[in-house]
Amino acid sequence: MTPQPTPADRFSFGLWTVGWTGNDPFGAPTRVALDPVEAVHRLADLGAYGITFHDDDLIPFGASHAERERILGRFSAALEQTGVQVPMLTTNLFSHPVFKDGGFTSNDRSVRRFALAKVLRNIDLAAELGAETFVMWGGREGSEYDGSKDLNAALNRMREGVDTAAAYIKDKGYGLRIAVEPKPNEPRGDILLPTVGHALAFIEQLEHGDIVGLNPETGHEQMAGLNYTHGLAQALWADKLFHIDLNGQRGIKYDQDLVFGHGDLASAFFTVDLLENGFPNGGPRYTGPRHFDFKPSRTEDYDGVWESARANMSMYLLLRERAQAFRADPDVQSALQEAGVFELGEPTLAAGENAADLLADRSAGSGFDAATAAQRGFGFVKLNQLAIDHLLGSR
Ligand code: GLT
Ligand code: MN
Ligand code: MN
Repeated sequence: MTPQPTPADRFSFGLWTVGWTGNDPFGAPTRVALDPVEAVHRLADLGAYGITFHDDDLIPFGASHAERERILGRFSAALEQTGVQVPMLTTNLFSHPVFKDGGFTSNDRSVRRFALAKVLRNIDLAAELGAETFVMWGGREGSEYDGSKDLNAALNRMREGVDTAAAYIKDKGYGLRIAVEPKPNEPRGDILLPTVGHALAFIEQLEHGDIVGLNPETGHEQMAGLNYTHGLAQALWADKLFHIDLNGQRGIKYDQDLVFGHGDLASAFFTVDLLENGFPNGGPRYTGPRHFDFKPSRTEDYDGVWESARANMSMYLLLRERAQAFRADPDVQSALQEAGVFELGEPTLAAGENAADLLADRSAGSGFDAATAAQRGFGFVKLNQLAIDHLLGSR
């Protein structure tokens, strides 16, 4: 039986996900526009707890004040009726042609000023709606031609933009944190802050980096050939995993935004294992929403859209069950033991021991029997097969 999601599972969806009408660089939309109010009701019926959006997903770019108020009024009423939350908000600095060379890092200063002001206004809306996370995905912040961008200046402008937004949040006393979303390329040939690692290093250079963290997306790391679960792990280790975008991707190609688990399923299993069970030796845990950033394939009608939304949540819940059974299995626990997974949790130096003590320890030097130690088999393959047995439901 497929488990049923409830708001306690904290599943959330971008309005731009179920609302994507299927237009791509090669073809026109295959679905009519979705009313955001309907999206709220449908997601609530499916058992989701949250909806997230870009300013322009809800309020069309350039809408009048009266239009904005009317739209927000209808949308808030739907939230109230359904109990659906808005845990995250983000700003569209990529669709309008004015952002063709970026928002925070456009070579055109007047565009940068417009982009930053757009973000600040949207921060006010995020706070008003009770969001806790403000995502910044810099899809247009990049270049196609290396000579067209002074990268040192671009990183300075990126820092200026994020720091100004973070300082604004602090000044206003909002309970918001910023989450930077890395992506290697698309729509730009190369995007600034292409991976989790680049973004973590960037945050270190900020003045207000204490309220800036990450929103890693499954497919974006995998587009760069990287391991998403490792990315989440390092963000957690750095205490910077503020939000997540779950979806599916099949290898190094364009950004597919498939249903979670419809790309690399074995990797999705270990992502859920980390999110739900934590590190084997304990450590920091992710406590935020399980947010899906997928695109219902353009082959689907609206029944297919809602089936796809449901599929993300079912997939997560199925993997959660499997991951829990995996950790609870005594054979897995002894395989973890044999593999040295718990041994890695022990500090290499003894309590109070320093480098000089280590050098004086013969057993770590000339007395170390490297030949014998080299013969140890770790049993990683057996452990991995146990994981696959659980994933396939055969244990
Ligand atoms: C866009 C992008 C996503 C980001 C969204 C936030 S917008 O659809 O492909 O990965 O999360 O700006
Ligand atoms: Mn995303
Ligand atoms: Mn994506």
